Amino acid sequence: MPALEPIALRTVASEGEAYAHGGHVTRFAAHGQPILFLSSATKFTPGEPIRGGVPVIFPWFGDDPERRGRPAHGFARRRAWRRLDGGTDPAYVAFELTDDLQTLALWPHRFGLVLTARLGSKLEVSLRVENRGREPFSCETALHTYLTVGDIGQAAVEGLQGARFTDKAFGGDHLDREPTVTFPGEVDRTYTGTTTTCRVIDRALRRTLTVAKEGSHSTVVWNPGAAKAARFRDLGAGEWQRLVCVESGNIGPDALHLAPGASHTMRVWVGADG
Ligand code: TA6
Repeated sequence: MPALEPIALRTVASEGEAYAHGGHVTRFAAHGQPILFLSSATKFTPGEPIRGGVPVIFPWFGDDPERRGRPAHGFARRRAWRRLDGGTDPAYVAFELTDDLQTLALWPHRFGLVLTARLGSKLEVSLRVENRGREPFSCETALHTYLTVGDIGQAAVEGLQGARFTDKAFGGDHLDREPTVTFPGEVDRTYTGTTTTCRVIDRALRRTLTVAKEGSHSTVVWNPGAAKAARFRDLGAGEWQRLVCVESGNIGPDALHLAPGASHTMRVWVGADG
């Protein structure tokens, strides 16, 4: 099956979509209401990431840590993964990515990734990382979840009060003393040492979304704001107002350190409250 052929997922109350390209869940809606956000202008191009859904970030988060011009957020979301499941369960899909000559040239470690997605009242996504080499390695991972909100200006994220974060938009490391994160403009915060469930208060659509997780100690909250959004050719006009990223990962001080043969699994559950 071509990596850029959509895989439809369904249950009685929810529907979704995924691609072997990037091991990428692109859509999830419950009771007809979209939970994930997918850009109307996203590319579906070999070697390029899809804008929206749940991008898989590996083996580094953000810009190339070695400043060698390697792709931001690593290479996993740009690669064609292998479909693992047999397609017999309409609510479940699984993909695998392993090292090859191209990845080894970018990152000299043998690895195995398995991404699974299961539809139910919520979307459950897991990411397993295995060290298949003979040397230990460290890596950063994230499920870069894009959520739909009715209006970012009326949205807020709960669950991060008391956690420390690095502010990528305005600089510095801070302790978050506020009960919620709001979005007066660009917000780009990497929280570390946090395992809490986050709740997205979507006032415009009169709903609350939740992002629960296990095996993850970092949470990133991101909205580009108007000015930065204008630079994204793969984001529809004005769509920045209808998305918020609440990303679950292991970043910076929470990076994974895997001995040969060791593995680590992160799991997230995304959905609407009630
Ligand atoms: O998760 C937040 C972030 O790191 C932002 O700084 C912004 O770069 C965003 O990810 C999207 O990155 P991308 O490479 O998908 O355009």
